[in-house]
Amino acid sequence: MIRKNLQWLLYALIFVACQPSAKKTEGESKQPNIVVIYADDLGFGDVSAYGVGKLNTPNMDRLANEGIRFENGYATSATCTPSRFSLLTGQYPWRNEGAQVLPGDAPLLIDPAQPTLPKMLKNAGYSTAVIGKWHLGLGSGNVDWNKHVGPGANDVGFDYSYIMAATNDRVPNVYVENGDVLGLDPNDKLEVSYRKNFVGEPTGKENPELLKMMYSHGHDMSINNGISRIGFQRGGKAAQWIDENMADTFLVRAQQFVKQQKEKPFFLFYALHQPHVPRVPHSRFAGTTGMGPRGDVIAEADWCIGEFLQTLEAEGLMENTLIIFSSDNGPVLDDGYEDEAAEKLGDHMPWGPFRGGKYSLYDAGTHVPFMAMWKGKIQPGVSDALVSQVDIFASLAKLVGQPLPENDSEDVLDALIGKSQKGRESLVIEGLKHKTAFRKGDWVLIPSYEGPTRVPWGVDMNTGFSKETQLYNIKEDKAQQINLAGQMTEKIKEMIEEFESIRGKDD
Ligand code: NG6
Ligand code: CA
Repeated sequence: MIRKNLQWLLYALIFVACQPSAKKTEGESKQPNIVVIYADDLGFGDVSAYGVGKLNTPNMDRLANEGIRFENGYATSATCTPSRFSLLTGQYPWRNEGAQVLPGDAPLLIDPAQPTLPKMLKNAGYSTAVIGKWHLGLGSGNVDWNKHVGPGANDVGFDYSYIMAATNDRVPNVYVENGDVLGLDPNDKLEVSYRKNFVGEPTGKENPELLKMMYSHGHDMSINNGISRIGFQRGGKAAQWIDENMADTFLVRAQQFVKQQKEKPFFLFYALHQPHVPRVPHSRFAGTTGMGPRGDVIAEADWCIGEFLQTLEAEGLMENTLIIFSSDNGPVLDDGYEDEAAEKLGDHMPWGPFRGGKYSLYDAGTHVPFMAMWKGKIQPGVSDALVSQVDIFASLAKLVGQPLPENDSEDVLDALIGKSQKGRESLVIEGLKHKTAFRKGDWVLIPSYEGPTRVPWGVDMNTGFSKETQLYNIKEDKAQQINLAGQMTEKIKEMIEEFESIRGKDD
């Protein structure tokens, strides 16, 4: 009898010993929480930690100063959808023809069979969420917004999703939680069209008297909250968002998600909507920067980050959470509304020392703020390592002990956590229409491209396209003013060869 009891005791001891310890001390844990905070159209120079602009962003600066501030951090593309596609799949966007700025009724861009960053983290035991801007399509065409909308974020690896379908300037202007439009009145069905208006519905073009912010180009279709958008919508009034409250809405959900995660490590993709147009800050921030709505929504985004960090602190999670902060593409001033972004800019330089901005193959299109903070694990510092958002997938796979993806994503974990100054050797950069440039070391090659040199829809922004081949030394000539292509034919030949081996022959 005693022997049998002892045997049971032994089994029980072995069982307990084999269980993962319920409460690891923070230093020991192999599975830190991971948060990617992703701004929309925020420029390198918009973050005061980079020391080139005039805005004050104390909370973004905290991430930079208490973590690693990357001087050579890149989005994969100069627009939103392609960059987000890469971040989540580890694939360059030009590998997927459809990875271009999507309308709000576009089908899901990521194949649910494809490996993704959130799926990989789920395999590692993480609980995953996306809160904020999506812009990667939902459903499989002809979406009925009054029914469950799928496939969507929850089918590509997110356990929880609270998103806007596309952008804050595109219909539908509603929040979608786990595939369901929130707050819909069943008696007021929501209809969406990108082809034609619904009979009798006002538009910005025909009813400018209803607008509180005038459009400058495009954005003259359906009106919600006194702002006309891209695309047409009818009904669903109770569900339509109020732009001024959007920052608080996403923040509260992000905080709630974090607070609920007691059991598993979590991955949160907190996709801020600022400073994308329409720029409509909460009244708490309106007028606070003297730079008009663009400055004010950046102040608002900065505050959101501060509040979010405080929640991590209050929950005792700071030491066990890796936070990566970046932006989906470079900055733009007039992106379709008269919001005085250019007029009130003063000496501020959203693009930092670089040339171009959003939409551009020049550096500021993709050379964005990039930083990683992990209290107690990452020694604060500045890094020159070349890193791209496409590398986050492989680097995090390495961190959590999952197989590395076999795609464009490179494991730069050591650079990300400040153990090494070595990032990737080279990088393909995408501008408009899947046109690409190639950075290798300090050199940037922009092959010759036909096409408009200015962004065609009225934004005074350089596309970077030129009939001439362009070659710049980005370290010596950050503003890409001195084209060395004529002098450095050997360098060009070498770079084109390598570029084409990755990219194929560009059209
Ligand atoms: C452009 C819009 C611009 C913005 C952009 C997408 C016009 C004239 N311009 O087509 O306002 O919405 O698409 O921005 O409609 S992104 O950051 O989501 O890529
Ligand atoms: Ca963007």
